[in-house]
Amino acid sequence: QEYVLIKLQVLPVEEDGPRHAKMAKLLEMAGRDNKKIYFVPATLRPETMYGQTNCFVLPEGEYGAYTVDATEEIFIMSPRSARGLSCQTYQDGQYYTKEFGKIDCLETFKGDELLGLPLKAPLAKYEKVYTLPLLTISMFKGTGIVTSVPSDAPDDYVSLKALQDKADFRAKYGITDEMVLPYDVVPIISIAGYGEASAEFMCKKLKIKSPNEKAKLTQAKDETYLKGFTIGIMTVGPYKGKKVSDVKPIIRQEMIEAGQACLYFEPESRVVSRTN
Ligand code: ZZB
Repeated sequence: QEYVLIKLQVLPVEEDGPRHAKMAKLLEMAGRDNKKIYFVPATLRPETMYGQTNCFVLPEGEYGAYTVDATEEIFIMSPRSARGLSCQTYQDGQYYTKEFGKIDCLETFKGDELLGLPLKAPLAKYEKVYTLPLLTISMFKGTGIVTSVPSDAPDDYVSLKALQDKADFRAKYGITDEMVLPYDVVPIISIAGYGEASAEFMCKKLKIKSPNEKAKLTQAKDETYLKGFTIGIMTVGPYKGKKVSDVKPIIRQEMIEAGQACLYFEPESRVVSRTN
């Protein structure tokens, strides 16, 4: 599986409390070296980055901050994906890390400590988006971080909606109103019969109320994914009016060349026996 890692830059922390103390320290250290820190969600849909409203992390997940020598940056991701990346080349046969397979972990974080952080997301309409909790993240897929596009990803739509509708859910994870309420769904792709925000359309059509309605969400995801790719038309950005299938590789390449994204390969997620 070839994923695109999107680089969402960590902005100065906005709280004094203990949960962001480690990140504040890391930002200070990185600043001295002129380095930026990025959350790096893995996606197969780089053309949807115009619709980002937030970034999701698993509150119970284990994450780390890793040196990426090839770009002189710091990536926040799961330890598993950091190991994977360290065995991959960035450009010209150069590995992401100084040496093949050698990872440099600068700090470790529990997901909770990564919630409520302000980020700058490339191509997004919103100047600043926040990290929010998502309980259905798998730490065995991608980087364990997910960028949220509620217009086109049904999981993201119901999860953001749950946070917007439920003050107690926000309170439990230290999420303030400002981190979720101003973030409306951004329509980015028009699909005949599904409107300009297909995930919102499908969630309403299937009456999906909670992120735990797995079967319905899978159905909604499969349908919007397929339709978006086959008959979707961009409604924003420089490729407005063009077919998703035509511009997806172009947007992907442009983001990579602009340093807003990079590639990450992952073997099929099933555990392969070491003896076969
Ligand atoms: C942005 C986006 C926009 C996504 C969209 C989907 C959609 P797949 O096909 O199963 O590999 N994702 C990535 N990592 C994780 C994780 N660890 N746990 C849970 N979800 C994860 O799924 C790849 C997609 O699943 C990724 O692409 C990411 O969400 C999410 F409009 O990124 B996507 C209809 C889907 N639309």
